[in-house]
Amino acid sequence: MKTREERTRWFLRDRFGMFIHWGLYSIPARGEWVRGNERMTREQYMKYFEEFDASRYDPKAWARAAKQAGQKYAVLTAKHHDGFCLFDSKLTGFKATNTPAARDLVREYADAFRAEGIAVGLYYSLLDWHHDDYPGYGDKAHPDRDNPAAKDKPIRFDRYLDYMHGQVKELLTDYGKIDIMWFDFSYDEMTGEKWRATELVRMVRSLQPHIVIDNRLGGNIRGAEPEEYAGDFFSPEQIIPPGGIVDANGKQVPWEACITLNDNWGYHAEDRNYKSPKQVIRSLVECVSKNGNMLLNVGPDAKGEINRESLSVLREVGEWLRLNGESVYGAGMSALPKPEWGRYTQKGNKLYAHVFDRGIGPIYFAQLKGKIRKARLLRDGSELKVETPWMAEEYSDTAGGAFIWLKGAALPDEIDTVIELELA
Ligand code: H79
Repeated sequence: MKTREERTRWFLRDRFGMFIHWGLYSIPARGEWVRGNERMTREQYMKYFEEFDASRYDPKAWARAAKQAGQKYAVLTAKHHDGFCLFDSKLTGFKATNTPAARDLVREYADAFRAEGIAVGLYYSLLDWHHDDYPGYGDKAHPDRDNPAAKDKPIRFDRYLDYMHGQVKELLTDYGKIDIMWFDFSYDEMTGEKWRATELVRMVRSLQPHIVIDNRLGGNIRGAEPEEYAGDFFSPEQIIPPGGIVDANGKQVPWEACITLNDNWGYHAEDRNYKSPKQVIRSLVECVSKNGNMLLNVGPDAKGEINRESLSVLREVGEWLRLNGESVYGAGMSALPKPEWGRYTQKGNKLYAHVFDRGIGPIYFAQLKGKIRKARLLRDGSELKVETPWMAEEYSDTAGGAFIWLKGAALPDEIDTVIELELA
């Protein structure tokens, strides 16, 4: 069997992915938790099932948008907490092929992204608010959590687990090579073997030996000896871990921050709080500077389109990556301390200086005196001079450092000017 290091090699090189939250909840357009948050009954929610038509679903357009944004892999919600399946499962009728859409949306997604050369991931919710054998009453999040009518319903959780395992098997058998399996999520006592996690992970790995799995089946991926089901990467949500992720042995743990573009995962018609391209680019660079990935979410609308606001951010991020991608793909943490003016990423003897905040005068590189063989502006390849400014030697704290002059008064790229340094 492959080791975690072998499995995650491509994943950590790729650095940037597209998360896609799409399902029945895109119709009410109040976020993907709408059924749980508003305690909707099954009947109330079924009206979305009866009208879901995906009439503008064009996964090739999604794949082109991801490609243009510089995203190298994608993860689509095959089933979210509401239990609705975008794929043609034989184990339920609650699926896209039984809606007016009448299409296997997962198959089309997998084919389209693969054709663009984008790695294919699937999100699968461990929670299920539709299945009769998933605990409802008294659960913390379930729409029926305080519904007296649900109180005495007998639950056979093992039947749910058979169903869940069966669906994962379908997804990993019928859709070709799947690169990432993204389970979501464990909480309280609903964790680890409660999901029959060892058995599940063994099945996943037997069907797709190369697959990368997140850490949300539970266990402790940062422990000295992680459980078999603890997964391949740590998955911080809506946060970039301040110091990266290290395990009990002091070893770097692969991680991926999943981040929304506005404040919701599923489409929300009134949420206009989109992150700027600058925020996205600098955050992606922050992740890479701490050895992490970023999975940036889009929530297509009820018809299946990624809206203009999202596409416009993706395009600008992609344009920056087109010129500066070498400092992101295959790059990682540098041993040098974080500089005052921005961040470092590194790949072998190539050090990438991400200048966010230039200040005035030359840019200072601590510890690098005599160690810079070449300095080039990454976006156009132009030479930058490494020279010591007049009187600089008189400041004792600059003794071990180097200076680089940027031409012109303004930064060539206000979001992140990248200087490529070849180190001796
Ligand atoms: O799919 C997206 C979200 O819908 C899902 N994960 C991302 C990728 C997610 N949403 N919230 N969470 C995961 C964490 C939820 C935590 C809480 Fe609760 C829900 C806190 C209180 C209610 C569940 C029930 C955990 C504690 C009690």
